[in-house]
Amino acid sequence: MKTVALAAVAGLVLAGCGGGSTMMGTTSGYHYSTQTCTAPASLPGRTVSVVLADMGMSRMMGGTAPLGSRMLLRASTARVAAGPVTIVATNLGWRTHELVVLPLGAGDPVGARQPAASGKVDEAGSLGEASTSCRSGAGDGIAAGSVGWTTLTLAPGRYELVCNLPNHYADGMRAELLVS
Ligand SMILES: [Cu+2]
Repeated sequence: MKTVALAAVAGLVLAGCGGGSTMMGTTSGYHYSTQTCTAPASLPGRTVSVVLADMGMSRMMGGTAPLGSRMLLRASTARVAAGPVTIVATNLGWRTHELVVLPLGAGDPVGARQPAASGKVDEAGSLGEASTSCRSGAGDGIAAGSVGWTTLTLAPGRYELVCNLPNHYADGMRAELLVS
C-alpha cells in the first residue's frame, strides 16, 4: 500500500520534470537514491507520504545548498482528515532533508514565508517534524535514501509542509496540507 502511494508520488515527480529520467538516473532529472530503510508497515492514523528530492547535484556537493538549487517536496495527498496523521518522509535526493509541519494562516499562500539570513524560516507554532533517519521524530535530518516519520494529531486547518534546512524552503521545498 505504502509502496504504491510512493510510486504514485514518484510518478508525479517525473511527470512534473518532463520525463527524461529513470528511477535510478541522475542524468537530467531529480536524483533517486536507493532506499536504505523503510517506515514500519503499521503506523498510527492516516498516512501522508512525502517525497523529498533534489536535482542537479552530486554526492560530492556538501555544505549549504545555494539559492536556486532545484529541490522538491511532494505529498501523496493535499488533503487529509483531522485526527492522528503519520507523515512518512522519504528522502530520494543526494542531500539531507527534513519535514517540518507549520501552521498556515487563513489566506496565507504557500511559499510566502521570508527566510532569515540563516536561510531558514521561523518555525514558530511547529506541530512537529520528521527529521531523523530510519526513525520517528526529530533529529539531525533525514539522510539521502532514508525515511523519517512522525505521528501528529492535526486539527482542521491549513498547514505547510516544509524542509527547513538552509535555503531549502526558498529552493522550493514546501507544500500545503489541508486538514478537514
Ligand atoms: Cu531539504
